[in-house]
Amino acid sequence: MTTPTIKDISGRRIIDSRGLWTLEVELRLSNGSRAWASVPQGKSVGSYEAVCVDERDALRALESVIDPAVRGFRAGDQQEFDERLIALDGTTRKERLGANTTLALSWAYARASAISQGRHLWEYLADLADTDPDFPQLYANLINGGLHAPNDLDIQEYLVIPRERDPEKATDIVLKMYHALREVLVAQKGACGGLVGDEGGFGPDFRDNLEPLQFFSLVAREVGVEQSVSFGLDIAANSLFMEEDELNHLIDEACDTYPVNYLEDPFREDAFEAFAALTQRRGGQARIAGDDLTTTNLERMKRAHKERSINTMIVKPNQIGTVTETLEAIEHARAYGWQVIVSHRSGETTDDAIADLAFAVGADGIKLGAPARGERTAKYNRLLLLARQFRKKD
Ligand code: 2PG
Ligand code: MG
Repeated sequence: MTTPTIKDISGRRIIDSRGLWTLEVELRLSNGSRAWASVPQGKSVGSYEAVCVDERDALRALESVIDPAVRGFRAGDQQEFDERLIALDGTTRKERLGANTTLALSWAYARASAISQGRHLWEYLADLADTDPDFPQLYANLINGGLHAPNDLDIQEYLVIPRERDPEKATDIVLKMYHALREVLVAQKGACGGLVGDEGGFGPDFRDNLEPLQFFSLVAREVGVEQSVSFGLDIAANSLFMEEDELNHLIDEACDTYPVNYLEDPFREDAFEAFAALTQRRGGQARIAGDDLTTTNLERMKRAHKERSINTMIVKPNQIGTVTETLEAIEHARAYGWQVIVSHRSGETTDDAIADLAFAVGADGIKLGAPARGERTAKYNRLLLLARQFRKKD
């Protein structure tokens, strides 16, 4: 059987979950297989992330630079395909073509290749990465603050983390918490209690930055999942004007009062030392995760490893711009002994590739927002489907 090749690619503008234009790419192979992919965009964007270009520039780059260079390229050679995109771009941060352009294409190529081999995307990815698929823990962002909601919370994300890994059981716990939380928040804070922020979590005003955790505890008790969940915070400190002392104080209070065992971006993006001190102090019990600190970038990761800044890393494919580089970052994070959490962005599309990615590499976690709004539920539902596909295979 001859290997199919790329027949053509095309791009179009679509809108993301925040009503902003983003990019969708379709790729067709010579054997008729076709696949699409669209890319998310962040609001709390780290300075060291690869650059996303305006989607109109992305479309121009697709047509004039990329299409002529990849037509006729064989399917199924992800690494060489991505290396071609990286070479075509020629910059360290994808400034020329845009990480949004290269990533959309890289995912579309991965999907089309998987289809033409008669495999699921997760099977194709697990084969590429040489990993054992496993279900990640869900990191469900049920209360939104910071840049993600127009309320008075400084902290960006309040996460509920079921211990259970089975997607159906874990989702069930998240749903129970979500509905009970809505009821309590509406009862106590009025109609605003039920309104949601960028990632589908509730976003009313609170008394202070820790009150949401009090509600989590209350609700977890109420629905009987107290022993089945822990809590996490994405402080997203880069968007805050808080001193390190103040942040440390807030973290200590949160961890000493509530079952909080996950802390993402507790300090600003260049505070490697402050991260290291916290990892030293609390890393035995809590996952201290880099997001803006590490930006899925090997150079940043090397430094974080050298300085022992973290024990967990957020992986966002659009921080780096290709599937191959994302898998490489995951491999390095593992070699450093870090936990790996694959993450969505605040501005999402219904593309569910990150669910396949998290499962394929057996990630420790997946951060996917609240179980509400189509762009978030797409990822939950994909994991539920993967659970079925996987069970059937066994
Ligand atoms: C984060 C993300 C996703 P954004 O900070 O982890 O939750 O937010 O996409 O706005 O960077
Ligand atoms: Mg973050």
